[in-house]
Amino acid sequence: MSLTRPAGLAGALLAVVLSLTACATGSTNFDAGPVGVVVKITEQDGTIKPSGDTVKVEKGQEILLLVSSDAEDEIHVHSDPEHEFDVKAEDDQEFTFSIDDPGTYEVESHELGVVIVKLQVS
Ligand SMILES: [Cu+2]
Repeated sequence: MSLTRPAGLAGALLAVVLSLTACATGSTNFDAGPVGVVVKITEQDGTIKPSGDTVKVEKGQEILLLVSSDAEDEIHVHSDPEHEFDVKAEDDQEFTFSIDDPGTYEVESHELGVVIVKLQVS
């Protein structure tokens, strides 16, 4: 994938997310940092997307949650140690972390009590 014309950051990141869907095990470059995985999350009117999808990640790989929300929330990553992120009612909030141990870990919306994605780390 190449971007041959100027595009906004959100557009570029969306394109990355779409390419990850097509090739879930691949690594992809994105503007914000080194090779990593971008998970785009949208919370609106009490509904959050994605909803339970599995995302494949390599051990130690940088994971970026790109969150747009119309409400305050907390996102929990149920890894060990846990990661907790305070979400504001804002667009394009960025939270980064990585997980070193193989396994499957839920990323949860604490306010809504639902699983956003499951990170499959190997
Ligand atoms: Cu939690």
